[in-house]
Amino acid sequence: MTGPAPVGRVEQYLAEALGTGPVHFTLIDPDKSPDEKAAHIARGAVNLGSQLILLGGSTGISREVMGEAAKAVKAAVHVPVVIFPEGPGSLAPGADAVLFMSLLNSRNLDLVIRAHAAAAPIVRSMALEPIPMGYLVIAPGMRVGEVGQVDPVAREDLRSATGFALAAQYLGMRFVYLEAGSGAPAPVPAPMVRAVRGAVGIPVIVGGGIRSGDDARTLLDAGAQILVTGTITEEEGFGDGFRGILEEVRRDRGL
Ligand code: 1GP
Repeated sequence: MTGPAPVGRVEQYLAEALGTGPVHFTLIDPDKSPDEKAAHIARGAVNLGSQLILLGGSTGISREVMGEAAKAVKAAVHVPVVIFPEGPGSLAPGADAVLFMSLLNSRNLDLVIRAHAAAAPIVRSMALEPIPMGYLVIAPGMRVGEVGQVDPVAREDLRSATGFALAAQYLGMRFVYLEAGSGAPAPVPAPMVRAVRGAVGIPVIVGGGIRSGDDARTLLDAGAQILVTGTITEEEGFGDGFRGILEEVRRDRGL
């Protein structure tokens, strides 16, 4: 095959969804919420308007656990199920796609590109759709900042965030993810989201520490196109926080 990677079905689905407004992803950690529990979270989230299920965590999820979760979630919901991997070991068949992501500000070359060389043939053999993405960890970074051996971008360093995001775009990555870290005390700052959105043409994903409708509103107003939440559903289920976030996303979709 020559030329750039073809746009796959999940990416096509996202392009269509993003054409009509912002999008919400629900992140489920299959180690904390295995198979049927994952399916239960996915069902509830999709019923409230979440448009894609991410499966991942930063603690070494086995292929088996990931595969079981992917199967259970696929059977429960009609939206794409996408692996958010921490390495080749957590890839499993049964999902629709994988965020094929470079951890842009890691000091460990494995996480920037070398693990990808090991993962790529596995992705191909499992027929997972690779979604090329730049992953940028913003302070505090939490656990992914530690295990990812990251030099986190300081929260006020808009120039650095913008530079990384634009570099991701120029390298051909089709999404950029600004990550404050799962469970972060506050999401990525709005001025940073605004600066990155203003600089790049690829969709801007924002996650980490989003816990309320107010958080979501601030980020959406700053230009975030995709919001990712994980902790809130794992800790609080489908309470006011999660509902509030989805309400704000739906509002901007005119729903
Ligand atoms: C983590 O950005 C995601 O990768 C979600 O973060 O768990 O804080 O919602 P939370």
